[in-house]
Amino acid sequence: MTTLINKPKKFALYYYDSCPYCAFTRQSINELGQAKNIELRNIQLQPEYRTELIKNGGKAQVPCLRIDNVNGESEWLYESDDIIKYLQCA
Ligand SMILES: N[C@@H](CCC(=O)N[C@@H](CS)C(=O)NCC(=O)O)C(=O)O
Repeated sequence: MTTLINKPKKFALYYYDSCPYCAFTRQSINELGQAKNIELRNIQLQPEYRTELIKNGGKAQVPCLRIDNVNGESEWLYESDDIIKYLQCA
């Protein structure tokens, strides 16, 4: 049984427009009806997003899904396939 403590607090997708993996991930997010739940963070338009992606996620690769849990911890999920699989179950 899912409890409130296991539910993500919020999601943010780090991406940029010319990245094909990002485009595919965003298309899948739309098809899953998850777009309203995921803040988009363009790392080329806002360099501070790139800085926090590298600092906290560990590398500049996009797409990356940031998952902020209710306990205050964040997870940084790389790889478009893994992001889409995760969101299919979220
Ligand atoms: N296997 C990855 C590939 C992602 C990828 O290659 N992203 C490129 C942009 S299209 C990138 O961020 N390159 C910069 C880097 O890896 O630091 C995925 O499916 O998400």
